[in-house]
Parts: sequence; structure tokens; C-alpha cells
Amino acid sequence: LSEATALVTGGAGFIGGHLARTLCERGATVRVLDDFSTGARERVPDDATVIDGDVRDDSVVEEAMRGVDVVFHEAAIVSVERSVDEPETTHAVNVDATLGVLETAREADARVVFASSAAIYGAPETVPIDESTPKEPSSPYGLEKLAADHYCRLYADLYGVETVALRYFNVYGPGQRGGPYSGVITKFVEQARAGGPITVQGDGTQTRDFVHVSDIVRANLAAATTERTGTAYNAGTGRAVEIRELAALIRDRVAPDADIVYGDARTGDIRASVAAVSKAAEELGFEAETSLADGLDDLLG
Ligand code: UD2
Repeated sequence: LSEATALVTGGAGFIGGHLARTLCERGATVRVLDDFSTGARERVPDDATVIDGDVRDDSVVEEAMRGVDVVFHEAAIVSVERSVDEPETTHAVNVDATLGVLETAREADARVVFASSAAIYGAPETVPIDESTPKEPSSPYGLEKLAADHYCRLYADLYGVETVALRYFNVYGPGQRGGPYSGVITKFVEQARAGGPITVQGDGTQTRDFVHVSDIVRANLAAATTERTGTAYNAGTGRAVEIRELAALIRDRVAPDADIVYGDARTGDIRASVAAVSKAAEELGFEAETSLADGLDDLLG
């Protein structure tokens, strides 16, 4: 990738920012397209060229993609809650803009690596979840990511565009946004740093597959160079972690005296989510490397 010109949409976001920085370190010429609605300037590496614009605007995307070899399409409205409240708005960003990126990539002969999501699977009947598991998303957000994931495959089949969709599981790491709608790891760390209590929703036996952002970056780099395009891969660790176990790991590291309290389960919460990882390992050569313990140590500094 050292010779490549790369565009990272959403490059001022949590995942896009980490990706843009690694691409710069590898010697790629990097452009970041972001509207800074939730993105932050400090996440964008100094060596990247910033385009402050709307990913739904075709002329902005065409300009940003001129001479680009590979597009990492991370721009999205990632809030499940917002997709439930304003599905037309999130559809426009999560589906229409992805279609625009694909169409521009078709003209520009660029590869597209797309940030898909485990949300496309909805509440799976069995775990681990392999890529062919039935997809019944339980939110507009999940449905939007599924439509975009399908468009990526279709653009490969119909037009020969090189596309890869990466279905991210629960991504965490430094620089993730805090606040009420942040991921559970960021939330538990904030709660522990405030001295507790750490609030588990439900009995804490629900499971998630927590994947460190540095592994997500590695999956993207593999997707940018693989010969197997036109397909989708899970990006997870294959390890299930119970939320009560996560609460204890964070408490022990940050505030050993803090209480862990159990409340009502979240409405519509998914009981179990863990990635099957063999397809990504065998076809993409990607395996997550960072254990949750190491990832938490890294996060907590
Ligand atoms: C993740 C993604 C979401 C979507 C979804 C698809 C993140 C941040 N969100 O949602 O975008 O892709 O997967 O399935 O990656 N919890 C507590 N206490 C808290 C906060 C959360 O117990 O204070 C629990 C929560 O009820 C859930 C688990 O922790 O059981 C994970 O919650 P989350 O919001 O981090 O992520 P998730 O899997 O619901």
C-alpha cells in the first residue's frame, strides 16, 4: 500500500481515524472525507489531506476519489437509536451514500472496502455467527448496513468493481466517543473512573465479541490487497465475553472498590453475539491478535 492513494470516508471518526493514521505510517497517500458532524480534527493524521464535505454529495465524492486506488468507506451514522428515531436520515447516509461511493468507484476503477456490521445478523439463533447465517436485522441501522453490504457484492458481480465488506463486531479502543450512546467498554471505563457504580443492563450473562480497533485496521489492510473480492468477512475475534465478566475486568483495573450494579435488560437486547472467524482466516489471512486483557491495558494506559 506504500505506493497507493487511499481515500478514507469518515476518516475523522473513531475507526476511520485509526485507519488513516496507519495508512500514512505505511507510506500511502491519504485523503480523508468527513463532514465533522461526529468526527474530530484531532483524529485526522497530519499527513492526510482533509476534504470537509458531505459523503451524500456525488460531486464531492467524485472530486475526493480522483486518482484513488482504494476507498475505505467508514462514513456512516453509527447510532442504532438514531436509526430508530430517524430512519430516512440514516438511510440516506448509510445506504444512498454507499451506493454513490460504489458508483463513483466504478467510474474511477477504485477498490471499495466497506465497513459493514454484525448488526446485519439481528438476533442470531445460534453462535458463532458465520457469514451465511440468515440475516434479520432488528433495527433500521442493521437493515441499512445489510443493503449496503449487498450492494458491494452486486457491484462486484455486475460491474467487476473490486469490493470487500467487513462485518465489524463490537469494536473498542482509544478515541471512541463517550457519552450516553457510547459502547459498553467506553461507558464502563467512564463509570469506573468516576468511582462507580458500573451499571450492567440485565443479568450480565449476555455475550459480545469485542475486537480491538488495531485489529480492525489490520482487517482493512488485508481487504485492500486480497485477490478474493466480491465477498464479505466477519471482523471479530471469535471469543465470547460476558458483560458481567467485562464489568469485573474494568473494575479490577480502574476502581477495585467500585460497585457493579444490575438493572433491567435493554429492550430488544441481543443475548449472544460472537463471530465465526474461519472464513476471514482462510480467505483473507486475517486473525485478530489483541486479547481483551491487552486491549483494556492499552486503553487504560
Ligand atoms: C453493537 C454496536 C451497534 C450495532 C450492534 C449490532 C457498538 C458500540 N455498538 O451494539 O452499533 O452494530 O452491535 O448488534 O459497538 N450494556 C450494559 N451497560 C451499559 C451499556 C451497555 O450492560 O451501561 C450492555 C448492553 O445491554 C449490551 C452490551 O452491554 O448487552 C453491549 O452494548 P453496546 O451498546 O456496547 O453494543 P451492542 O452490542 O448493543
